[in-house]
Amino acid sequence: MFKSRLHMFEFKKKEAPHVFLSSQHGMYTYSDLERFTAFFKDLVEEKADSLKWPVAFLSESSDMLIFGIAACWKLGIPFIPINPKVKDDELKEYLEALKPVLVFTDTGNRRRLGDDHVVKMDENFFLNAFTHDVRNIDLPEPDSIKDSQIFGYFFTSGTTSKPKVVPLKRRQIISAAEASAQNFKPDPNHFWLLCLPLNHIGGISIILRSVIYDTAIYRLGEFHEEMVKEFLGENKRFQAASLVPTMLKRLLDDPLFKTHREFKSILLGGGPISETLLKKSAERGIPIVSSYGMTETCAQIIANPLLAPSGMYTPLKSVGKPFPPNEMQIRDDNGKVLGKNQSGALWLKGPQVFDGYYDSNENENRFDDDGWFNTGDYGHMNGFGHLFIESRRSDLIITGGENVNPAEVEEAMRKLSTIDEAVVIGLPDEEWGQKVTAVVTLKNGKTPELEEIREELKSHLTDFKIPKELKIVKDFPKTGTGKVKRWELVKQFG
Ligand code: S0N
Ligand code: AMP
Ligand code: MG
Ligand code: MG
Repeated sequence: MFKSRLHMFEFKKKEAPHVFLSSQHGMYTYSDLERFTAFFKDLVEEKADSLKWPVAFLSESSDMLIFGIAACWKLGIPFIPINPKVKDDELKEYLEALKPVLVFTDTGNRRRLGDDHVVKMDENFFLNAFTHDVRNIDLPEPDSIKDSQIFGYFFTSGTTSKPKVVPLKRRQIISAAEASAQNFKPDPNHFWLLCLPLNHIGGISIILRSVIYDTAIYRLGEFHEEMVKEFLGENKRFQAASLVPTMLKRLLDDPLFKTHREFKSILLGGGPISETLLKKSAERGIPIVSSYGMTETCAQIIANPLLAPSGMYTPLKSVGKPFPPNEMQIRDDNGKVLGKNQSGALWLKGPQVFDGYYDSNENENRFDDDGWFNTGDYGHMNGFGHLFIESRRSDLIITGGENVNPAEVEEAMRKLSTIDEAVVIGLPDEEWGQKVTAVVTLKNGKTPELEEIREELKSHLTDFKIPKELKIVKDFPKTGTGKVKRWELVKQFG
């Protein structure tokens, strides 16, 4: 099905040699990727004696990291992307949870790993890859890799104590790529800007979609506003970019920022999207595809059309409709399917939806007997079937597209000498969507400085989890059973 549909898009004639990846460090073609893949296969076979069990990547964004991920896809080697920002304890947890056969790492992160099963991706590694003798290596035919195979394991924070592992299958990402291509009609002669980190599905799916469709990526190691503004505003080779709302907000803060006339669209996702951002973009003629997606659905699964044909107006605040044949339902707490304009839990089913968490205990109450998945998000549909996301049911905080589990931050804060109790909430914030805020009671009356606390937390928590604000209270509002009324704190301070 995938192959035949692929031909529905009339791609422009490819330039030869066709570009795979470009960055501030160089420009690489798909022939370079073939060569690298052959080298990578040799290397993994030599060091790991199995291509079946996952390898991990612990590295800052780099061209090599992109090559590594793309090679894994081409070879059918499952991979685990790890956020290099995580602290050592969390890293250890991740490695112990999945026991990768090899860890590919960069020079900066090398010292964090033991001596076994580590491959350093430094300049030599890249040089070796491109001077490696690849004459006797056979790359697997794409058809020989089973679609039912897992291509990657992703860590995602929820409100349970440990991050959950989301295994995603090849057929799920292929289906997601196909849906995205139906909407964006990617053009091999133009770049998709990649400035998202490479541990989440949002960034990684740019790579996989490109490899599946032979399209080109431009990698920007970190979100550099000035460069992004220049690329999207003036450089006609850029046709699309995936951004989280915080990034778009930073671009729009410059009143002169606009996208060039041939630019297709910004794919916006990863967290709640404010109406202000969408209005500002519309006023300036900046095309936005707002989307809803999660790791568990291989990125965007519900999105607005790239260019809504006239007469098919979608309200600004709506994230659109699911990519067919994926389906959605809004249900009440008893699982009853609700009608239009009724708020409830968002359930999804379809080829993009994952088959369940690695730890099967996590699947309890998340899937029904017919395979529908409860996303944990809350919203309603209008009469046309356009979805509006309202909130998340759990206490999970989403800040700048990163998930923060309040319980984890609270635990770290309770260990501080000045803090007695801590309750961590997300307050509405123009830049971050939600700002991680700690509401605390004090131990011995000594009032701590926010900066002091942030400094202390730095060695225990990943940077985006560290509270940006501190509110001191005498006690917390509680329910009859003694649970803190978080929503009341949000109302009080928000
Ligand atoms: C927004 C980013 C770029 C901000 O990082 P940056 O620029 O490094 O921050 P600074 O301004 O330099 O630092 C300010 C201080 O704040 C800390 N900080 C950094 N990040 C955050 C954050 N997110 N929240 C709160 N604080 C943060 C810094 O450490 C610094 O602290 P101090 O002052 O103490 O030094 C960056 O956060 C970023 O890259 N975010 C994106 C993360 C992401 O990729 N999210 C998506 C996850 N979801 C998915 O993948 C599923 C959805 C999806 O697939 C998708 C998503 C988007 C677009 C398309 C799709 C798709 O469907 O394809
Ligand atoms: P992640 O857990 O990192 O995969 O992020 C997925 C979560 O981000 C979803 O479960 C939602 O809570 C949130 N999210 C993604 N897109 C949107 C959106 N358009 N509006 C509101 N929340 C969103
Ligand atoms: Mg965690
Ligand atoms: Mg920065």
